[in-house]
Amino acid sequence: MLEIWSWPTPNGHKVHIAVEELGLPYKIVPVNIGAAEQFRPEFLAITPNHRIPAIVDPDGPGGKPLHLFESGAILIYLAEKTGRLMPQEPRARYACLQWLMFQMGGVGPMFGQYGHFHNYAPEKIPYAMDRYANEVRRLHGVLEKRLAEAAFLAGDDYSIADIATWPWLRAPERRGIDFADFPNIRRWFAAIEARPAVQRGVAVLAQNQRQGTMTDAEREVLFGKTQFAKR
Ligand SMILES: N[C@@H](CCC(=O)N[C@@H](CS)C(=O)NCC(=O)O)C(=O)O
Repeated sequence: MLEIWSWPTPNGHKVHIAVEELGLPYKIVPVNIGAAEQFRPEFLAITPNHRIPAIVDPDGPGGKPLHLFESGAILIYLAEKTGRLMPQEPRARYACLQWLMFQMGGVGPMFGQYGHFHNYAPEKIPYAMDRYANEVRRLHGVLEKRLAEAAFLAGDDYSIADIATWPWLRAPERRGIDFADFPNIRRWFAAIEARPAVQRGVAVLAQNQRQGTMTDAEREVLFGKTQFAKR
């Protein structure tokens, strides 16, 4: 059975949603990233980047096991393995890959930096806070433009590009965003939120979601010496 090494964060949710959409049997291996479990040797054997999500598919290409990290690569793998959630027609397929890369290289990292400088940095650095607030708003503008011309990011059909992006657009108020300014994002977001597989996907490991502020111990693991130790 497919193993998903994961935790309830936006990058983890992408894979939880994809397997729920595809109806693939899977087993979750929880990796508590606030408790330094991402540095355990058994996880490092799957991903040298010690970040969730990662998967192990015992039935990989050629019938042999496959280890894979990076959520975008995992989504492409699952879509190609099943022949679903990625258009076959070449133009739509490249549109899907383009918006998936836009999420992986833009939305994820920039929203992550916003969160860091607005919520976690030990000092308030106005330049960094403004820079990422502006970038987050700009990226919403790009998505809004796309969703004004197409139902979904790849075009007519829901795809892994939407699955990659949607979890990062949850709780927009935490990024100073009001969907009233982005009506097409709002329409798209609600349509995806209503999908039963999406609701099941975000429920995976939900009992482990951090409530309240980050502890000093978690801060050390994620941003301190533990994070940057040579491995
Ligand atoms: N580009 C990676 C990013 C993965 C990532 O940043 N994962 C975070 C949780 S959302 C993590 O595991 N952090 C643990 C750490 O920083 O040590 C992907 O999309 O898979």
